[in-house]
Amino acid sequence: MTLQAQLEALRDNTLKEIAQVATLKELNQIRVETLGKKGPITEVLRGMKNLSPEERPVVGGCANEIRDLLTEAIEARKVVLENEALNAALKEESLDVTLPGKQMPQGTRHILTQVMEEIEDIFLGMGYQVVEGYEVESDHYNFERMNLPKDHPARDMQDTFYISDEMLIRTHTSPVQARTMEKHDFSKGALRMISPGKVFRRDTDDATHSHQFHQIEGLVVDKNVTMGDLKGTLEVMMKKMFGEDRKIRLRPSYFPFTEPSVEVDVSCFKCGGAGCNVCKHTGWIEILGAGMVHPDVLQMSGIDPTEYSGFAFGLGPDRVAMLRYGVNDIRNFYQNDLRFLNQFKVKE
Ligand code: FA5
Repeated sequence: MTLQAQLEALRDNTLKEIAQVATLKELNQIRVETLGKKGPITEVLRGMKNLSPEERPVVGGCANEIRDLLTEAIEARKVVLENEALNAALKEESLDVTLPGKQMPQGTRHILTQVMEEIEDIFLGMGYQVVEGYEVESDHYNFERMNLPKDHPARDMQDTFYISDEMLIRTHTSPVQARTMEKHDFSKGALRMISPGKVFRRDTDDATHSHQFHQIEGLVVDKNVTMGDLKGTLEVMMKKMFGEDRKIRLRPSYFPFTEPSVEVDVSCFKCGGAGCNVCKHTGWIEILGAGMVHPDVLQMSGIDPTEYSGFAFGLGPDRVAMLRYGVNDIRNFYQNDLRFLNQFKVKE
């Protein structure tokens, strides 16, 4: 048989095989066997140098023609087989859209986040800006700039975890006061800010104390700010949070960074003031510390205390949430028990 006849026989057989093949894998096998580097057509083309000059163009033309024809036939069959495979898969994977859906458990913002956002909204409405502070803070801002020099006895009330001699996890949000004051440009108006965030202390956990809790710092500095402004501002916030009928009291207190200083208590939600285990039999739950910004604190932040005055407060939103929702143990907020947390779903 001449080479040409052999090639034509190969063409006819291969075309038959292509037409019969049922899978893409088998089709690929045919492609490799006939058109591949070790296939008969490549072999013929490689052996051209051994042919006579008259035979070469005839055999070469025939081999090229058959290679192109088979390549096309394989491609065409491939499209058909791919479509068949897709249709089979679609048929197999078809969905019954009438089946009832699966309920996906949906989360909600943590109750403490919700309470903090609500307090932020109250203050935004009064023209305050919301400022973020650092959870890892320097001794300088956390204590010294708050008038608590090294070895000041009031540091004992706020012991915490030290990362180095100079860095610690902050014990209150008050360092944000110093950071904001030193940057404020009074030619653009008064400074009014709140700063919510996490704080950490070496406190023994009980019903109203946690070693990690939240605070919302508040600060107003301007000309002629008075204690009356502080009291009025706190009253607006308390009434919005707790309603008109809950009692509030201001007690004289001491903070090195305010003078005078007060502590603000709200009547106990559980006993209404009669005394119980939640309020430690006092009838009151302390929710914030406040006062007039100490002149030394203003001075350290580059503000002239003879010209400017200010008030500041540090509120505990964990305690606010307890009072609002009658939660009798602060630790519930941190245990991630969904039976507890799911009671406070946000109504979007
Ligand atoms: C302070 O931290 C002051 N920096 C607050 C302040 C700011 C005073 C500005 C004056 C001017 P105190 O340690 O009292 O103060 O904490 C403030 C509030 O945080 C408390 O009233 C209470 O609501 C909350 N708090 C304090 N310790 C805990 C704790 N261990 N667990 C939960 N809440 C706490």
